[in-house]
Order: sequence, then structure tokens, then C-alpha cells
Amino acid sequence: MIRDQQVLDGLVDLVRRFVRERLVPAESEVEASNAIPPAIIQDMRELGLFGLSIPEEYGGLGLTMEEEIALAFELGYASPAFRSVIGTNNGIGSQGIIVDGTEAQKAYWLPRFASGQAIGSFALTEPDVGSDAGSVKTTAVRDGDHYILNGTKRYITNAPLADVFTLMARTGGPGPGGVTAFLVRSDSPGLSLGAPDGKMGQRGTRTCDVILDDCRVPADAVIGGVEGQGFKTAMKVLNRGRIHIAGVCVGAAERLCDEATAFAKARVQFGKPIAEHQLVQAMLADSLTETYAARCMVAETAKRFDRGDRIIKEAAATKLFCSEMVGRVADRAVQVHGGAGYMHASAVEHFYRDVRLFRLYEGTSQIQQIIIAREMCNT
Ligand code: COS
Repeated sequence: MIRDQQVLDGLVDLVRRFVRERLVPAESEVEASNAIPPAIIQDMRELGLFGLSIPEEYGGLGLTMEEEIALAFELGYASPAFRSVIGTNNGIGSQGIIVDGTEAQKAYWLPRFASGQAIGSFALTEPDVGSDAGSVKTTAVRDGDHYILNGTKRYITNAPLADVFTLMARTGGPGPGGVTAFLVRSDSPGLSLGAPDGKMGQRGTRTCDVILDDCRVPADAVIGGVEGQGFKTAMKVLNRGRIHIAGVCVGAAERLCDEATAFAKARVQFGKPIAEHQLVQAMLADSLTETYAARCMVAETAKRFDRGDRIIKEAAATKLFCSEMVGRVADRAVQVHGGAGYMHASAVEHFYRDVRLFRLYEGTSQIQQIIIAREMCNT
């Protein structure tokens, strides 16, 4: 936690300048090469961006959720692929250890994640297991002081870069209670990676299958040392992750508003800038209004998270609203640009494709609706 507001403001300002002066100008290179330049990844390490949410005693900045989303707003302003490089170390790739890991697991992995020396990744989804996350089919069978894992994990973000996976596998009977979370090192015997996924957007983000073929991991790889807790660990990780993603959606929407406004002021039709035409103004105004509402919503949910409130439905509602919102804002931004917004040369063209993922990963919009309604009815 940053106790001094001035220090937090300074950090937000530093990241804002890094995003706008270093990342935004590199977006077209990332689009063309489908990779983040190594020099940018090194800059991110030096700025401490890999350890935003990792506790200070393990070498991170130990930001609260409210502080972290102040940075998520900034990071979201550039192509989501940049944020994705540090996303798993701060979020789904490290939080399982932070919330449920043993002291030894924390002491070994967290300082390495915080420095960016090691990359953590999160492996829940499988070819036949998506929204129904409690039905994990990958098996883990105890064999002396090891477990033998078999199965395939799908669409795993940062898998090609990862040193370790928080990986959910079944050790017990059917349903969520039979799932255990493991820390599986990428060099474990029997672990291999699939071909890189070809995706609609977020070029520069690396995802692929993780294949476990009689993969041997030591028994102390169980997160927290307790079997059957893996589903709950995954859900706790996702509660936090959903707030972070919502913050990234706000940043992307702010960028899209800026792009649309700049274009509308410069583009002249019918003898005046299109920004002076009321139908265009309506699109700009609706986008700004929704973006602002989303920003306030994320900030409030983060505050409640930091207070220790039960925020399951608020996290889901925030992720639902913000991811849907940025889709509408991206659509309007393309509309304001007209034909130019359909061309690869325009930033709004790739944002339109990039933000589509936010409504799918870390729980689809329909899963968020189910979570919200269940919480409303059950608590
Ligand atoms: N936070 C904390 N605990 C949670 C939780 C949450 N968000 N959701 C469920 N749990 C707990 C429940 O309280 C329950 O605990 P008890 O056994 O002590 O009662 C346990 O976990 C099992 O929960 P439940 O019975 O609700 O499991 P379901 O199979 O019905 O879960 C949903 C259904 C839809 C909530 C779950 O599968 C889900 O979130 N799916 C989306 C997965 C996802 O986001 N995938 C993206 C992959 S990562 S990019």
C-alpha cells in the first residue's frame, strides 16, 4: 500500500507518460510483428510493473486494489497486448499463491514474479471446460511424493513465456470440490506447449495450449498444500482479476473517446468539422458518459474490495458493465471515423477487435449475469 498520496500520484503520472510516450507509438509495430519488443518488456521490469500487486515483503509494490486500478486505467490506454505482458504476474498468475499459497511457495515465487525474472500463468480452461469451470477434466493422481498430471489446458495467456502455471486439476470426485490447484513449472517432465493461437485481436499477446502427458510434479506443488481447494482458489483469483480487467476496459474506452474526438475535430464534412454535427456529438457524448460511469463503478468496487467486503456480485457487475461498455464505445469510435475506422492504419480498428475479448475471458458476460443473480438470490 502506498501511504502517501503524492507518491501514488507520481507513480500514476510516471506510468501515464510511459504509456503515452513509449507504448502508444509502438502499437503499429506490435500489430505488424505480433510481438512486444523486448526493450519495452525490459522497461516494464525497470518500472516495477511486474510486481504492482505483489506484497512489499516479497519485493512488489503491494498496491491496494484501488491503487492498482488507478494504474489499470492508465495501462488500458494503450493496446491491451502491452498490459497482458504484466497482467498474469500481477493477477491470475500470482494471486493464487498470494491468497492461498504456503509460505515456502510465496517466498520462492513472489520475488521472482515481482522482478519480472519469472512469468506466472493461470491454467483453468480446457478444450471441454470453459464457463463450467468446476468440471475440470485434467487429472492429477498421487504417486508417492509426486502427482502425475494428464490433460490439456486451452487459450492460456502467456503460456509461451511462463515459468510456472497455477494449474487446476482433478484429484477427487466430480464437481468443484474435487479440483486442486498446482504450481506446475514449465520445465516439468511431460509438459509441452501447443502451437501459438491465431486470434481475432490483441496481437502481441501470446496464448497456446499447455499439454500434460504423464507430467510429474512434486507433492509440494499443491497450492496451500491442501487438495480440493483449487476451484475456490481460482474463484478468488477471478474476483480480483475481474475488477482489474474492468479498469483496463475504462482505460481503453478513454483512449477510444480521445481518438474519436480528435478525429471528429479534424475531419471536415458539409463545410465544418464533423464534431459540430449533432449526430456525431451524440456518439461522442454517449461514449464519454458511459466511460465515466464505468470509471466510478470500478473505483467504488475496488474500494469495497480493499475494505474486505464480500464483492462477488460487485466484481461480476463491474466486469460485465465495463466490458460491454467498451464494446459499445469502440463501435461508436469506428462509426465516428467512418471508412477510416475500418482501415488497419487506424488505432480504433485494432481496439475494436482487441476489446472484444473482454466480454469473453475471466468469465463471459452471461457468466457474470449468472453470478450476480445467484448472489442476489442467495445472500
Ligand atoms: N468467490 C469465492 N468463492 C466462490 C466464488 C467466488 N466468485 N464462486 C464460487 N465460490 C465457491 C462457492 O461458495 C462454493 O463454496 P462451498 O462449496 O463452500 O459452498 C464453491 O466455490 C463451489 O461454487 P459453486 O457451487 O457456485 O460452483 P459452480 O460450479 O456452480 O460455479 C460459476 C459456477 C459459473 C460461478 C463458475 O464456474 C465460474 O465462475 N465460471 C466462469 C469461469 C471463468 O471465469 N473462466 C475464465 C477462465 S480464466 S481466463
